[in-house]
Amino acid sequence: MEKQRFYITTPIYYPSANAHIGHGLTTVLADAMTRYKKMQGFETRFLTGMDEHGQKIAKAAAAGGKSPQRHVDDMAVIWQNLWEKLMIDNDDFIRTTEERHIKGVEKLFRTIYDKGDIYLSHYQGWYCVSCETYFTERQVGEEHICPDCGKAVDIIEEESYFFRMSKYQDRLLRYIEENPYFIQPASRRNEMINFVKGGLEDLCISRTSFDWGIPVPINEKHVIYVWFDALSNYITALGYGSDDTALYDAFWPADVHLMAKDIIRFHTVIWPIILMAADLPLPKKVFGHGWVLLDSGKMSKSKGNVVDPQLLIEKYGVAAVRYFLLREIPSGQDGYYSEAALVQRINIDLANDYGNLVSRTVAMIEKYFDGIVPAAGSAEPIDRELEELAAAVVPEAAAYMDKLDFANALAAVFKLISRANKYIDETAPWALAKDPAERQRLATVMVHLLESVRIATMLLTPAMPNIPPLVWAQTGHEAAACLDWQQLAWGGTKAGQQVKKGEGLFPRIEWKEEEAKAAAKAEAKQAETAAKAAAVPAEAAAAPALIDYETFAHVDLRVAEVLSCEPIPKADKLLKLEIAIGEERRTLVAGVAQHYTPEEMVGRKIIVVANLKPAKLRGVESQGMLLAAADGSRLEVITLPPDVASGSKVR
Ligand code: ME8
Repeated sequence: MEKQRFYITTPIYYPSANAHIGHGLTTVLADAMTRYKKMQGFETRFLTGMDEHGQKIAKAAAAGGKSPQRHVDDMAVIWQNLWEKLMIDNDDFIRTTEERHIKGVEKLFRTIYDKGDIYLSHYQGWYCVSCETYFTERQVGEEHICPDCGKAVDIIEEESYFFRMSKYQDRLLRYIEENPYFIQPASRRNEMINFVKGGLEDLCISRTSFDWGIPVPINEKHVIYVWFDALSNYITALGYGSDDTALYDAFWPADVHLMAKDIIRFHTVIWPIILMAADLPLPKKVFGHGWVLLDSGKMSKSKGNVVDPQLLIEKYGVAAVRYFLLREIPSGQDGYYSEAALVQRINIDLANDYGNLVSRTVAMIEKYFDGIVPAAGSAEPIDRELEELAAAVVPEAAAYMDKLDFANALAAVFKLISRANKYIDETAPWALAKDPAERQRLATVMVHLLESVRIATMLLTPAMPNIPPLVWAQTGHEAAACLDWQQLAWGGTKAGQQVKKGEGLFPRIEWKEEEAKAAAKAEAKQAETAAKAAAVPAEAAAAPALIDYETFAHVDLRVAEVLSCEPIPKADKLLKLEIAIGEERRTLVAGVAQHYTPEEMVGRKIIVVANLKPAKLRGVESQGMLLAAADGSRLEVITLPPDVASGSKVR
């Protein structure tokens, strides 16, 4: 039977010298997904690459005193090295300066031009070179600032080819509405529906004021707009526009275009319309994940806070870095990176839970059975419970991975790992070993443990592909018997197989421990302060000191509206709120998560202390504090009727 196919892409990255863990997240996620699909028996194809044309790159090359081609060639080596170190097993690496790509883009342009959907006109308006994006007067505002990156925009005025996007507005809207899984997660989908409903203008798709791009096939004075050029990579890499379209025929439409939310708009508006205009099928899914953020905000070169994945790999190993990115950043949402959090994941999840399970299991089989796996006897309820959990965790992890939610998929795997560790404590093999009559029971326990190790390790393969070979070398499992999803069925551990203790898989990071502890303590303290801040302090209620009116008047109390609200990862008491105080937007952290869901907070009119000094809680700056009444364990956020105007003073 022919295999089902799976085609996944990352964005093609700009050739900057600042590849960071944010880029790493997209590529590791795509790689893990590909490995998972392979285990499931799919014929997979995974594409990444570089976006090498456009004004921004021409400028960067000139600034470095290089030709643009030389500049992008040098950068391509850097990026490819990085992906190799991150164990990215892509099938192809497309570079938009390659002949195969240029041919494909020319064909796409011509096809749409011949159809009448590209016309020559004149463009006058705003352009952000950094984002390579056109903006309207309204979008750049009076300050002429890019609404996406905040940099100053240029005014440009030139002859241009335009793409008749407006013609496809209704068709696109219908497509998005009829295909609920086309744009994921759902929040991104709603944003895009609103965006398209707001109206689409024809898009300027050529430039004449520089030449670092693909010449318009019918007019060499123009180069093709870099986003039209870049988006086409997903099909030119499959041979679209060449004589050999075997890959295109096999793999298009793509199953997933993966990226961060910043470029969802290009992929769910411009790209589908290009495909519609060229009568080509649309990708099945466009998935926009969140940002990897730092306590100091978004990574940026100007802030000097870019985290280089290569340094982390050298320090902590590739498995830990990949695991961290996949486990720590919640699917589709923003997440935080800190070295303390990484070390914690290594020490707790990888060293303590998983690594220990492997080493304890192997050590016990060596000790009690001379390293030869015994035959299991009949299972007792506690054994069956472990078997059943393993059987449940496999489809649970798969269901999450299918949704590109590795954070929850890995959490599911660790349920099995934790259960297996607890099973050791409950079955107490060291006690069984003392009693010759319990020999068979001891054998059954060992086999259950080793089989749990096998299943957990297989499930961790997409995240940490270098780990299974190290484990099999210790557990004696045949690598070939631990590759496919079907082999996850209970029973792959065989009597007679030989175990052999090896080095610990994940040594604890001792020297960092103090630092990690200090960070955790500081965070816990911050959380506590936040929780207290949200409630009326009990001691204040008990013995309030008298203050005069003037002192009270220093407190600026205002009515605010909660615009959006979300949990803060790993802070079970805190919610992050975006609020409006009149025209002003602010972020607030409130210790109300144990009393309110984010949904219950949205839309409320609340009272905030507007002139409280900002404080950082779990890496989020809280610009104020909300008022709530604490009645024993009950907490009520003071909420005003909806018609009280936001920004009103509370006296
Ligand atoms: O936009 N967190 O390229 P680019 C998570 N060339 N992901 C991040 C991130 C962060 N902090 N920072 C970057 C371009 N990314 C275009 C794409 S595609 C036809 C053309 C990731 O080098 C994320 O995947 O600026 C984001 O979409 C991508 O890098 C942007 O990379």
